[in-house]
Amino acid sequence: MSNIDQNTQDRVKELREQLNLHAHHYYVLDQPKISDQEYDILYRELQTLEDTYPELITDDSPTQRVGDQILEGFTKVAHSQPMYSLDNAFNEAEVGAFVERVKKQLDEPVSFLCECKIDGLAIALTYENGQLVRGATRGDGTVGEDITTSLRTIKSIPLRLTDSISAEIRGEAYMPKAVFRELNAERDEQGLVPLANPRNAAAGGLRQLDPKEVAKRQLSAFMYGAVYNDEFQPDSQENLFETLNDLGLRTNSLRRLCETTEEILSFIDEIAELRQELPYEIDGVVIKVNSIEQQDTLGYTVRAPRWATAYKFKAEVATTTVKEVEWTVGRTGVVTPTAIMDPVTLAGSVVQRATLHNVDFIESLDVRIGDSVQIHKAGDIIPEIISVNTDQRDEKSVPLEIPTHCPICQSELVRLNEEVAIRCVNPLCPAQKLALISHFTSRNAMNIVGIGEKVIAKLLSADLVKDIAGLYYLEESDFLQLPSTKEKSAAKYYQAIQTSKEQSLERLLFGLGIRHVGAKAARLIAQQFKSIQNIMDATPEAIEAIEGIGPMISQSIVQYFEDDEAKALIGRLDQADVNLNYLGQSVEDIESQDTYWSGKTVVLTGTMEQYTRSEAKKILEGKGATVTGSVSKKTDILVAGESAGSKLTKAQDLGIEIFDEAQFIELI
Ligand code: 1X8
Repeated sequence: MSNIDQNTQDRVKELREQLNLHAHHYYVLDQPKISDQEYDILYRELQTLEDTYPELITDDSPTQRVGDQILEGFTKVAHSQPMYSLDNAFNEAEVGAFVERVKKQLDEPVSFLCECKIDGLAIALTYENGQLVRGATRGDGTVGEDITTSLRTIKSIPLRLTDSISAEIRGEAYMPKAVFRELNAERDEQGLVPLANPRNAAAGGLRQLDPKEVAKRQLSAFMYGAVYNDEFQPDSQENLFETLNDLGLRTNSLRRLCETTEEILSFIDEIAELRQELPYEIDGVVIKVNSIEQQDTLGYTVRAPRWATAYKFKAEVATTTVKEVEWTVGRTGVVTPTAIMDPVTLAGSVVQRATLHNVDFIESLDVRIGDSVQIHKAGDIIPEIISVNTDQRDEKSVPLEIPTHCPICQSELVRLNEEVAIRCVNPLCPAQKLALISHFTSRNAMNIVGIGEKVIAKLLSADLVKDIAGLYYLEESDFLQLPSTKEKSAAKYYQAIQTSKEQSLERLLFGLGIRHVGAKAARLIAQQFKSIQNIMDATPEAIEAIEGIGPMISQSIVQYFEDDEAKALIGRLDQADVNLNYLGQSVEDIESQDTYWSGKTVVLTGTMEQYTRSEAKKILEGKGATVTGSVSKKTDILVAGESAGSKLTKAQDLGIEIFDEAQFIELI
């Protein structure tokens, strides 16, 4: 190392310190101090220096989270102390009984720290002299699996503590709800089996042998425990949390010190209220004796500590009846079934549609029209049928008919090997075309405001457009040919299309609807290659060289552009003066959807399927918006659910931006 210039060595050290500090603010404290772009610039500088001077790379460098090595399997590790499970309290009386038992055994004043029970996977992190040296699963509590390479990809887990102590820290790894939702939507679209809930998705993620695959699952973690030693000796749960935070570890801030059963129960009620809105899943509240000395006095049974219990939330389940099954054709031709049911309230919102995912799912449930079914929200998010009350079934009922032909174009459906999906492979299928063009015009793609599914369907049936590029060849007068379209709308549509010509490359690339290429991948690729021509000329290796882009994406892109039709499409976009270069502007607004609402005045009206008005209000307020009751000139946005009335009319008159439920959900 001595032959490397001291300035360079210092700069590398400084960059690492800055990056670690900013990662701490972003991932642990949830309070970023710099923008993603500023972070990227520092990160790239470090990466370049490390590429030039590999001797300077250290194991705890922020560039070293995702390893290259693919594991052959996981080795077993014995825990230095057992990882216990928790006894459960299923109702209020059982919480009271726990409190009384503890008080009786201790015979002195006791306080309890109540914390959220995270629905993830218990993990143990071993730090030696401040460095993360090992991460393990709980396993059977005595022996777990070494998943160090997987856990290193989790950005909220520091590779180095702020103090060079040695300790084993315990907590929970989980998948954020938003990631789960996105992942399953993608899986449905790709004909893959959906993941049952965020916990399974996290567990499956951590057991991927390729760290790149683990990193894609965007897992996170909260720490809540430790194996104590001479260097790590908190005297209470509260003090434990302070110490964990001081060490740079992420903890959940929803916790409260309680003295009585009543206080504990009211904390549980408050958390139950909040539960739907939390960005991660919880399945209960953990109640622990606060004093470590008292914990030691109480000790353990063979299974669980006597000083803690877990209050488990009741699973929210509702019963309803299946009315019909709708089969819709997605942009890649996958035909997906949805059960339409009698409306029923479930976990705070009215539900009447549940995804049936695919044919295998339907067959294993054997759900039929007219069946009484039990539904829940998978991962508390997506309504799903969990069981069928077959004893109440009409004797004459028959299994669901699986379509053999596309519901739209009638061409024969195919089931590709290994896939659970059935697909319409007719490239001319109008349903696919409709889905693709709608995707192209959607908010995160070209954001052609006003041109949604309805207008596109009219354009397609009037034969005015045949593909994406066709939009840019429309004249204002063409819109006047569409049913119930007046001059004012025609002008608006035309203008929206013209405006979209200036969008940056990543939006166009995402809008093309290339399989596996989501908004984020499109941005990374556009940033790297700068023009569509460069992307079309790129080799799979060059595309994969981008961090975060794997072989599935790179091959999909190369394959897409090998097709003459795709080349012709780009040619037609070019001829219509659509920008095909990266402008580096819209990156922020793709990423900063969370801050989209901050400072805005929003009015809610009508009924939404997935949220009650008070839920929606809380969510928006959490994002910095002010929610008011009536529409005025000061209103920035109206969110209009079904059967919105006079507020909608007024907002339209005032020219206020209006979102429907789907747009609202997309933006939150
Ligand atoms: C499991 C969990 C605990 C906590 C949160 N989530 C869990 N899944 C906590 O203590 N805050 S403790 C625990 C266990 O001891 N098995």
